[in-house]
Amino acid sequence: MTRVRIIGAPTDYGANRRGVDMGPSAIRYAGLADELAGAGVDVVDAGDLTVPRAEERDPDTDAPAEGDAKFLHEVADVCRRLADETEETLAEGSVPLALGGDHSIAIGSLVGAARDADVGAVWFDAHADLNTPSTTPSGNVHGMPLAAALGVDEFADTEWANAPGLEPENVALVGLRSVDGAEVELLREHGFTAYTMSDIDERGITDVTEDALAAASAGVDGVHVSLDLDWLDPNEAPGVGTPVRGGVTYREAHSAMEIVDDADCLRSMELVEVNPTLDQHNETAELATELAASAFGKRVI
Ligand code: HAR
Ligand code: MN
Ligand code: MN
Ligand code: MN
Repeated sequence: MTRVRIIGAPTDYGANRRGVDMGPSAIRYAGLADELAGAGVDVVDAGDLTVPRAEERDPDTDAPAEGDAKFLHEVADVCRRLADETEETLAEGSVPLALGGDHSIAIGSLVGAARDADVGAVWFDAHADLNTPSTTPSGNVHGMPLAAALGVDEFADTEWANAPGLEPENVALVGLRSVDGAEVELLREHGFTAYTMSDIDERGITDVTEDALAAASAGVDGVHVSLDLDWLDPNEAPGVGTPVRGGVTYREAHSAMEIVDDADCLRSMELVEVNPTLDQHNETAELATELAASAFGKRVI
């Protein structure tokens, strides 16, 4: 029986909007633990990491080199602790399921997952999250987690960010439709597998997701699945801070998560960017919950 350990990371230090820190509460309220149990999973909820209130902090930029990254100390503090919890969870034979919070928490998930193992990652997101403090258009670290975990540029010597066992060859991005210039360069140069929404239009979600998982899992110990809810079309997932039109549908999202389960390589996962203050009747948190259940084996019959 698959054992899952839920770890809440209620932080919005990596985002420009307050409210995404309430994601873990909203997702729990949507019934995550029961849904997973219904999928036949043995679930433990480890509660939330402690995150200091943003109102007490100064957003002044504080980057590892020159450049611009807001609340980088606070992001680092959360990610260090999430990395430790992730590593311990894997060591006891459970699958860590982190609840954001904004997408900066993925740095902690990936560092924890890839300290003592080689891992791949599938990034379900409208965005590439490959900016660095010198390329970011916003200063928000939630636009940087993949670059950070891969040790790109300023992140190369950042001990809390660089995930030793993760390489671009095993990173697959699915559903891209908002990518900045510097991110395009990185995607072209470093052997990533990247699928835009146009690829999904042309080839279908099934093929694309199967190929993404094959690339991510080749030659490694397992795959981290990062699910940013802005991957979905804003009509399906309105409760996110940076919605982008033209995302995947409800059925496509479920289909992709079922393929994740079928591929049998899932080692860790996170659900990020759910912002209940922008949501309608908690439907984005409910969607996150349902999609996690599909990824962990829930089927109709
Ligand atoms: N690429 C933009 C930036 O870096 C926007 C990032 C948007 N945030 C996310 N990431 N939700 O997936 O500022
Ligand atoms: Mn993201
Ligand atoms: Mn995104
Ligand atoms: Mn590496």
